[in-house]
Amino acid sequence: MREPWWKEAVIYQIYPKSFCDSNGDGIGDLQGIIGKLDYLQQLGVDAIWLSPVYRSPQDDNGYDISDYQDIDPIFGTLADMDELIARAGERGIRIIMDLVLNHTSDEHPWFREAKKSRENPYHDYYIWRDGQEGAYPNELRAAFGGPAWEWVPECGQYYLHQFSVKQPDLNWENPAVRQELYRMIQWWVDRGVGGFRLDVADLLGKEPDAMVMAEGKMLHPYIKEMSRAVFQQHDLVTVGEAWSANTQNALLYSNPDGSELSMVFQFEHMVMDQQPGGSKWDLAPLPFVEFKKVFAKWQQALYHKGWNSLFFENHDLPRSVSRFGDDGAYRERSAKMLATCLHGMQGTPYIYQGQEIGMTNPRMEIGEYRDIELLNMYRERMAAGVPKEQIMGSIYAKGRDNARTPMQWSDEKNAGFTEGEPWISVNPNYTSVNAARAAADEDSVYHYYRRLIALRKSCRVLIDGNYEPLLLEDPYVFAYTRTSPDGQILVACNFSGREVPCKILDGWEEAEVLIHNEQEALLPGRLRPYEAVMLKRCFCGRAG
Ligand code: TEU
Ligand code: CA
Repeated sequence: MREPWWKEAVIYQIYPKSFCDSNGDGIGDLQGIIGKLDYLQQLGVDAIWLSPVYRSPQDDNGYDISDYQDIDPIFGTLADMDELIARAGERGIRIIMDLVLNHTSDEHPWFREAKKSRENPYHDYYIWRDGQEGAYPNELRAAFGGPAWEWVPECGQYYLHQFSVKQPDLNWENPAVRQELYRMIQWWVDRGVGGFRLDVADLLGKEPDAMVMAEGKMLHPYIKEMSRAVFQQHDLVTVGEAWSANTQNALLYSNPDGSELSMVFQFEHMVMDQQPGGSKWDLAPLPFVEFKKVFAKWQQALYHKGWNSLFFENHDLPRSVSRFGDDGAYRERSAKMLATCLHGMQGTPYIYQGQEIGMTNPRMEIGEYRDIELLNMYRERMAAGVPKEQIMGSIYAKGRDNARTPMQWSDEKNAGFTEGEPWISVNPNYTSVNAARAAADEDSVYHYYRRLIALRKSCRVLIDGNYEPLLLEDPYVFAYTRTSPDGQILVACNFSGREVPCKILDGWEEAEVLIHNEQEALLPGRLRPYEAVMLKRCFCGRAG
């Protein structure tokens, strides 16, 4: 049987609001994306995951949907969406839609009806609990601050919202809700989309009375039902976002029998540089050895039993070069090092817009930030008396707007993102960090990514080779091999700004250099600051 296409694919994530503005209103849009398809084709990506473009009041930048079957006017029209699917398709690029199935906007017609009365036919589309105003059903907190319950006087009940008050949770226990959602998904498949990213997939089976939100008892049965109803009927890629994923439940989500999804976004490696028991805002240095062990664990646990997604960035996370590399003197070299480290592993790599040119975290004034999560945290911590410098330090390191500043296309006004006033400030380093400059420089991060993506197409062992970690206890070097019957790859990456010993390179002197982020030849048994290399040796001609 042929392996599914998405095992060899590289997926590019677009955050539409910040990608490219075609009409000067300061907000990225679908025509802006269409205008950049050549750029993405040259990069070599197989699919685009689009963060939500559905009709939405934009309380959480589109993750609050008021109509699943229409495009928000700030992004364009359904005709633009059809055009994007067609134009991308001509270039062999599939479009992956973001499915937000855990909640809708409070402005969705279902919720407008639901809150009118307990007898309303849509009431049971959401999750309600009796109570008295001021006496919450339980202690559940919302991810964006405050209680997870909101009082509605019209029906004298609370509704559940795990995110903002404008994002009421859908009641998945109601079969009518599930059927409506499956019909909607099928409608998008019929329009030609190539797959779906499922927002907070692990929360769909929530049991709010038991305070169990992720991995509820009905979660996997629901995902299986949805998969049978739509996904399995078509050749799609599906990826679930699951902050609670571990190497056990990932075997369910990404079971090769296709009963659930293609793969899952797990975040174990993304929550290590924070204080134990704290939140992401409570900063701690990255425990590098543990970090490597987490990757080794995932790579080994899912081998032949599931499928990994590989990512260092997305629209909720800071820029990886600022977080795990060096966004100063070694910006380009460390961006390439991180790319080498990730793209050598088994799984489907995801590139977040701007990562391919090594975009960095900005440092802005509080008034320039836009993200609801970040602003709510700022208000809460200011009110609690936390020093402003400390709060700003958390924002610089972890705020979601780090990844949401406009894509840097050129050194022209507003980085070439818009002719108008951008909805969020442009990172001032756009004069040197931009796509035009990167495209013109064969030695850029962009061309390095292009070569890495091409390698994935030509080098089978990258797809199916077995992962073996090396130097697990080394405090600076991230190294591993991938081995298949016909060849072996060695990846060695220096995560530090100093030159370090790397003995494992001994014996690989004759190997083919697949990619190397440094012009000069490798030093024997040493790695320069942020140096990374991927070497290959062939087993051809060997006995057995
Ligand atoms: O994110 C899920 C989620 O749990 C986030 O709140 C995450 O914990 C946080 O951003 C990390 O700091 C998804 C989307 O990716 C995010 O953009 C949405 O805001 C959220 O769901 C609600 O739909
Ligand atoms: Ca626009």
